[in-house]
Amino acid sequence: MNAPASVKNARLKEWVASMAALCKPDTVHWCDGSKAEYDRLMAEMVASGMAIKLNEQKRPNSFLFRSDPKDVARVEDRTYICSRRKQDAGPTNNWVDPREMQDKLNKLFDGTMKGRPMYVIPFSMGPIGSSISHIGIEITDSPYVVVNMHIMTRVGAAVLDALGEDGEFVPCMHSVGKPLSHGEKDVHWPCNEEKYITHFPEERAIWSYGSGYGGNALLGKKCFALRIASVMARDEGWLAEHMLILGVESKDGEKTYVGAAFPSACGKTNFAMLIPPAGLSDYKITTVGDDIAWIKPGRDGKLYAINPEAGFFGVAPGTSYDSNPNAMESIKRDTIFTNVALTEDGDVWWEGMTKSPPARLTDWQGNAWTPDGGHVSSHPNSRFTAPLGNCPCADPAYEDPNGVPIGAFIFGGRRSTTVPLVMQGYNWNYGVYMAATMGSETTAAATGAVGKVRRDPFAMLPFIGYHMADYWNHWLDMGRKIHNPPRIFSVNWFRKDADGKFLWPGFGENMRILKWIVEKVHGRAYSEESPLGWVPTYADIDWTGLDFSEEKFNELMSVDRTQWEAEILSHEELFIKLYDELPKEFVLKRQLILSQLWRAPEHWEPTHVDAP
Ligand code: SAT
Ligand code: MN
Repeated sequence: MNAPASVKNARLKEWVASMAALCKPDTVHWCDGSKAEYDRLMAEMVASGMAIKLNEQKRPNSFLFRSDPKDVARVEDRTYICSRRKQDAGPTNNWVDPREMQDKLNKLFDGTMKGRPMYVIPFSMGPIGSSISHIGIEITDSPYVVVNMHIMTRVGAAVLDALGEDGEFVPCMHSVGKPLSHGEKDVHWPCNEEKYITHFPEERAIWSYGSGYGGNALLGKKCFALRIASVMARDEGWLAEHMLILGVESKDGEKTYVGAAFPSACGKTNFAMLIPPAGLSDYKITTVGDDIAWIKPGRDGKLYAINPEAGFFGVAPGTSYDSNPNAMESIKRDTIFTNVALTEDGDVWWEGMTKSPPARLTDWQGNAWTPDGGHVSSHPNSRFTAPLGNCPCADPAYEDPNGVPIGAFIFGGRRSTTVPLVMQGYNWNYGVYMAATMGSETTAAATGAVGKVRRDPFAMLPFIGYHMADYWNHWLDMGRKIHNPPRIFSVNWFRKDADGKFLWPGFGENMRILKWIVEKVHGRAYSEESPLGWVPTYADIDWTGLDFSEEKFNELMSVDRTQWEAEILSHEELFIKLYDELPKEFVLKRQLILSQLWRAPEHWEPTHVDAP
C-alpha cells in the first residue's frame, strides 16, 4: 500500500494514505500512465465483461462499454459548489454548507472501495511543466475512469516529477459507490442511485460519488478544468473557459488562433475541425482543442491559451464523414466508445453515422436491434474518447507549453430568430455583455421543451465555480489588465426563414464568416455599424464557390427592433436574478443598446454595396 519511491510529495503521500484508510480498498495502485498499464486494465475489463474488444481489423485497439441506463450523463441537479458562503456560489449553482457536505461525504466514502482496487492517477491538465498547466491527482475505484484519463489527460511518472516535493495539486476523489462484499460478483457497470458531484472552491478539492460516467467521473474535465479552475483563474488573473481553440492558417502561412464558446448541441466539435469549402481551400483549420481552454496573460500582455486536455470526449450520434471527417479519422483506432451500438462484425454504429442503418445491431443496452424497432440504437449522449494526436488536423501547438496567442473570441448559440449571423462587439465591455447574455434554444433530447431560449452565459452556466455575475466582473477586469485584448464576436449559424428553413448552410461554409473575423482581427476587413455591433455587408464576405444571394444574407443579418425589445427584457430577467453582484456596466450597456435600436430603422439591414 506504500507509495512508490518516485512519490516525493509529502502532502500527496499523506492524502492518499488517509483516503485509503477511509475508503478501505483491497489494494492501492499508483498509475504510471504506460501502455502496459492501459493494456492490462483493458484486458481485465474485457475478462470481467465490462468492456468489449472491437474487431482489431476494423477498429484497432478500440473498446466498447455499456453503462447502467441510470448513469448516462452529467447530473447537474446533483452537482454542488460548496463554498463557505452561499453568496459566493451564487443563484445559478446548487449549494450546501461545506461542513455539512463533508460530513455526508465522509460517511458515503467510508468503506466505499471495499472489495476493489483503489487507483491513484497523477495527471497534468496541459503540457507537463507549462506555466499555464496545473496538476491533479484523481483517486478512483473505476478502471474505466483510469483508461479514459490516460487518453483525456497526461498521466504518469513525469507528472510526479513535475509535482516534486512541495508542488500544488488538486485532489479529486471519486468512487462509483458500490463496495463488494467478500465473494460478491461485480455488475458490468457499478454505480449508485445516490449521486454527489461536489466542489470545494476554497480548498480546491473535488469529491464525486455514485456515477462512473463522463464529466461526473473524469474529474479533470468539467469539475477541475472548469469549476475549480474558474475559481483559481479569478483569484490568479486568468481565464478557464468552455471553449474550443482553433487555428486559421492562410495560404501565406499566417496563423490566427481563436477561442470559441458554444452551448451543447451547436456543433462545437464540428467547428473545431472545420474543413473549408472548395472556394476557400487556400485556408486550413487546425485544432488545438474542442472543449476547454485555459488562457493566461503572457509577459507581452497578450493572452495565450492551452487546451488542458489531451483527447476528445465527443458525442457520437450525428458524427459522420459528412458532418465531420476529421472526427471520424480521429476515432479510427485507439478509441473508447461508450453507449453506442455494436455491429455484427464487431464494429460500432450510431444514428447519423451512415445514411441507412445496418440491418441488425446490438443496441447500447446489449439488446438485439433492427431499424424498425422504433427506438435508437445508441444513447443520444453516447461518446467516443480518442487521443487528440489521432486527429488529422491536430495543431502541433497543442503540445506547446507556451500556448497559442488568442486573436479573437467567438460566442454563439442556437437561435432560430432575432440574432444575426455575425457581429463584432464595439469593444471588450460590449463583447463581454454579448457573451454574458447569450442564449440558446433547447433541443428535444435535453429538456423535452423544443425551442425555448435558455440563457447560457459564455456557455458556462453549469461550469462556473462561483457567482456568475462575479465571473462577468472578472472578465471585465481582465479587459482592463491586458494590453490590446482580443476582439469579441458573436455568431448564430441557426437562424431560420419564415418557413422554418435554415438560412445558413453551416458546417464548412462557416469558414466564410471565420475568414471575415480573421481579417477583422488583422484590421484588413471592412465592417459597418449595426444597432448591435460591427457587421460585414454582403460585399465583405468571400462567396467564392457558393451561390448565396444578398437578399438572404441581409435577412440573416437583419436586426428587428420588436424582437430585440423582447430579447433585452429577457436579459433583464437574468440580471435581476444576479443583482447582488451585477456589473454596473451591464445596466448602462443595456440602455445604450436600446438607444441604438431606436436610432436605427425598425427593421435594420446591412447597406447595399455594389459588388466590385
Ligand atoms: O460528460 S462531459 O461533462 O464530459 C461532457 C458534457 O456533458 O458536456
Ligand atoms: Mn463541453
